[in-house]
Amino acid sequence: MRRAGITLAALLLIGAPVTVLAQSPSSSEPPSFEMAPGVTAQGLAFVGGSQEPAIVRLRFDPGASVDVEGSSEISLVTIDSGALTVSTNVDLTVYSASDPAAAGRNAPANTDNAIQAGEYFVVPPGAPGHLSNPGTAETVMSIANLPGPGADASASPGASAAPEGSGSPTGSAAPTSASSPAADGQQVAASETEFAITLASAPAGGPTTFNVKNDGTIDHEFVIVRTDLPEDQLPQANGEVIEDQLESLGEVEDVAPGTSKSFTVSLAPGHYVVFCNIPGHYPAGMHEEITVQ
Ligand SMILES: [Cu+2]
Repeated sequence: MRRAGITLAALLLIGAPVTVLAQSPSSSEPPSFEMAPGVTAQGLAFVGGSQEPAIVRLRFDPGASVDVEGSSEISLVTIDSGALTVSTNVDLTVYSASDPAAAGRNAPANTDNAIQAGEYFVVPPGAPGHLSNPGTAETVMSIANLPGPGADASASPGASAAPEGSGSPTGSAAPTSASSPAADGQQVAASETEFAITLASAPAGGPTTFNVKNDGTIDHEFVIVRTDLPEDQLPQANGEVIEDQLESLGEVEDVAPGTSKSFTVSLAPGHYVVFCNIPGHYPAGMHEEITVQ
């Protein structure tokens, strides 16, 4: 798929497996994820129908740390409480909300920089970082992601700002078919959860309709590529499979929890891999292979 931007926020930029910590009983409250031991993240705002949050809040237990890979977006990082140690590969300018008249101070590249509550800074696209909580109290930080240069403008205009997942779990997921539904081909049910894909039957080849059901608690997608690579060794960057380097046959995106989408492809004999390409989901295990004889 053509994803406009990988959000630093999307947390999922980390290559590490992500596990769902909790799902709020309120369906309007996005679930929290554990990015690393002692570091949790929660999407606070979604725009443009994107399944990647525009604003993310991270919470660090004392001593906890996490590595994040570079994002294609510009990130405004604010320390809400506690303190944070930040190291990245570019110089940062740190501003203070409590002293708006003051000039920003420089936080040099490749150095552990202490950032305090009330301070904020901007991270340019592509800058990876190491974030840690040096203190003895929880650190809370918020990240707002803005499209970086070259971002796909179609990702955001005109959309409602309703958080995904807060809508009705039924009905609204119209099939986005890559080809016309084949009444006569094989129907293959696929279940997606955090973070696995399970196929109910093995495709035999020919016209094949994948009925993709999201049995999880967050959005997923379902992509099928033809490749000889093992299912867990597709080319990756920033927690995503680099689809441009693969032969993609089709996909469905934005499959909300509790909903289904379907699409039909024609499968010639060969080896295929299906996966979810929301950042972090593939490396966390959302892939399955198909061999058509
Ligand atoms: Cu997924």
